[in-house]
Amino acid sequence: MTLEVHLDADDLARTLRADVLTGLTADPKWLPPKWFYDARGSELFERITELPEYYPTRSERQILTDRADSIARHTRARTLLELGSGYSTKTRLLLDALTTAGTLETYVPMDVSPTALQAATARISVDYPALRVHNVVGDLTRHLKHLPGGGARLVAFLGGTVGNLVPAERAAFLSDVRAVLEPGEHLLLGTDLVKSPTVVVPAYDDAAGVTADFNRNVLRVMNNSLGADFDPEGFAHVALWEPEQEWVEMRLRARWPMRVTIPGVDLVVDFKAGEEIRTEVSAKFRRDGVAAELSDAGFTVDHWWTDRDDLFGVSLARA
Ligand code: AVJ
Repeated sequence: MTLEVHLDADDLARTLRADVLTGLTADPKWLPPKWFYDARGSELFERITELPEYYPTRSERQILTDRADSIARHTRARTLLELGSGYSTKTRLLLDALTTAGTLETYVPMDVSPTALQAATARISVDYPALRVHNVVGDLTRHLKHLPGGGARLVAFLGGTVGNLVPAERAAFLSDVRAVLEPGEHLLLGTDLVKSPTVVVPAYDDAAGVTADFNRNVLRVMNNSLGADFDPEGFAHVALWEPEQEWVEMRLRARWPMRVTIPGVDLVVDFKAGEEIRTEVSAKFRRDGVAAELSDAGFTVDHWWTDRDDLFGVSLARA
């Protein structure tokens, strides 16, 4: 097992500082969602995937269970590159199918969270002794060009994480993925689908409060890494559906007026009661929209699959 680090602690600290400075001095305030995922945040996300309200993981797993063999036969991939791999739980379905097909040699998971990555791939190395596992700690919007090549690669970007990018970022990202691939290589893309807000919103505002805790984790990350003095309990978790953009937004709403000091960026931030920080957008897609975005990025869509309840879609596209 090998490890390649494009985001070391210094790098992470530097990008966090830049994002916090930009986002918390903006009006309205915002923070990029990647800062949820320290060790605790990655673990909280794993708990989210097991919540009764959080359908995306189960729906996508059902699709992959049904289609993994088709994916393996269609791509005959020698290398599986997984972006935002986290704990790699659904990946095993692809690893099994590609191993059965007899083509797979190398698994390259890339994630911003070194802890999730190490924990996941230590176990994968044990369970797939013939597989070369090459871990990449990196940011999927900045370090794609470091992914090893080439020929017979399958890039998997699952979970609907592409929805955390706003449309302009998404277009740039998909073009970047296309640019690192050679003609005939593949992208497997998971996208959560547009559906009733009565189903979507509870998935981001669960009864047990795990998502609320996950959302507030970004405040703890700033406390730990930048010496900030956020009181996480001073912020209410908000999840709302934006019908215009067809995305869910998560926000943190100040329950009372607050002054927060963030020594790591030399910043004092004032919150009025009710003022919000936007911490995540999670876009939901329609089949035609996904196809158009993939085609604009230079991909040809070979397959589109959904689960039995049409909650989630998986595209298999060819460069
Ligand atoms: C990991 C990005 C797919 O957007 O649904 C879960 C993250 N945020 N609950 C998503 C998340 C709130 C999740 N992704």
